[in-house]
Amino acid sequence: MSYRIPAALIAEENAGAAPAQEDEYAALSRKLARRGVDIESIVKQVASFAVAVPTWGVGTGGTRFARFAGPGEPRGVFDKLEDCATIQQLTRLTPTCSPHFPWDKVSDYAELAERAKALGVGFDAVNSNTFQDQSGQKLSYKFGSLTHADKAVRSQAVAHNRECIEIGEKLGSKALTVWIADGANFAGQSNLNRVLDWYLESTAEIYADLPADWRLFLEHKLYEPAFYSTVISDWGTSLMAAEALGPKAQCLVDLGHHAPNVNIEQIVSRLIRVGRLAGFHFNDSKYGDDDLDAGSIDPFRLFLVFNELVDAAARGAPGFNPAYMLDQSHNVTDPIESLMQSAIETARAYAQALLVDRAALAGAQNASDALDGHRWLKAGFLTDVSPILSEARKRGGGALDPIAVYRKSGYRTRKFEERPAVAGSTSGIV
Ligand code: LRH
Ligand code: MN
Repeated sequence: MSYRIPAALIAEENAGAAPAQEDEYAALSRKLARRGVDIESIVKQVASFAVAVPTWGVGTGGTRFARFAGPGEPRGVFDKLEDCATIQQLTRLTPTCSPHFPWDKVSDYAELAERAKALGVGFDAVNSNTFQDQSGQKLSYKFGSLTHADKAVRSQAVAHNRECIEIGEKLGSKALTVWIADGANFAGQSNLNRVLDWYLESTAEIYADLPADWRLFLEHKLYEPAFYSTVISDWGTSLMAAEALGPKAQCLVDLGHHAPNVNIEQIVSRLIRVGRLAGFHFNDSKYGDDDLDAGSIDPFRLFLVFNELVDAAARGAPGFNPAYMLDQSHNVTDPIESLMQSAIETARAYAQALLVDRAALAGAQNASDALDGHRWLKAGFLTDVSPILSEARKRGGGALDPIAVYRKSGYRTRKFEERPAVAGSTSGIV
């Protein structure tokens, strides 16, 4: 039997941390009551908050320069599911994971679905991969996939995406995320207009295959691995494609896929306005698509994104049903610890956004009182909501201090013993 963290250890650790939690919770409860906010209503909303874990994120990540594998690396999707379940067990924020194919390919998807169910995790959007060549693959994606000049390559890429939908149906997913690396490194290498024609032609074939209750998530990215032009480089192009394809196509916002200092929360607001916000790949970055831990570089930006999401929910924005997922690369930390911390930081931004007094904010905005508007918004961000996050975790059966319990459990060491090291890639993101 592979090691699972015993519930008794969580209960024991929670008991030790309970007095401090009760004290801090009571203090915050009084503070919020003075603002006319019932802390219980916030805990309830946080308790139903969920963000999916990327299966490719539980293994150590890397860059083109190197990947330094850690101990107890997952050997395949079954190990990855175990680690995803451990993140859910301790944080109660991650009931689903987002798989990637063919990285998570198995021969028996019913067995995989069964194992996931037994571990208490489900499947969110599936991700296709036409940005790498697989061994035995007939045609290369070196010069593109859904937008390759050769129709045969485009058809091969369409077929792969259709296969991902079939797999997703077996796993209970309801969406396909399509990110393509297609682009050019030289001006003149491709016709900037024709490649979008091919993209729309190819994705229309994929769209036609979507089950009635599925969505197609189009993921834009400014650059990398293409460094002159990227076919789906920004939200505008992604929205053009979604509107051309049909109502089930929406735009997925990976926070790291924009030029530095782009106002992402405004992009989010625009996509919500037209009912085309698919959801997110949360992470953080300072320069490029750094895939750092969510909230680790610019937590205020993450808060501003959630402020738009809470505002949209509050006004009942039509078609508002965003999927929340993490998409990170853990090059120097234990991926499980980083993913737990990142899930908590996204829940933190959500809770802080829930604490914004929207009536007072609107009042200041309508009065063109710039500073007051900023202060009413910032008041949410400046509230330490840790006791609310901990309370929601505890009530959900999780750990008051997930990382402390994880370290105390020796889970990583146990997995090191259980999982003989596999020869992984020595560079690259996975
Ligand atoms: C592309 C991306 C995409 C995934 C990949 C692992 O940068 O964000 O979402 O397919 O990372
Ligand atoms: Mn992504």
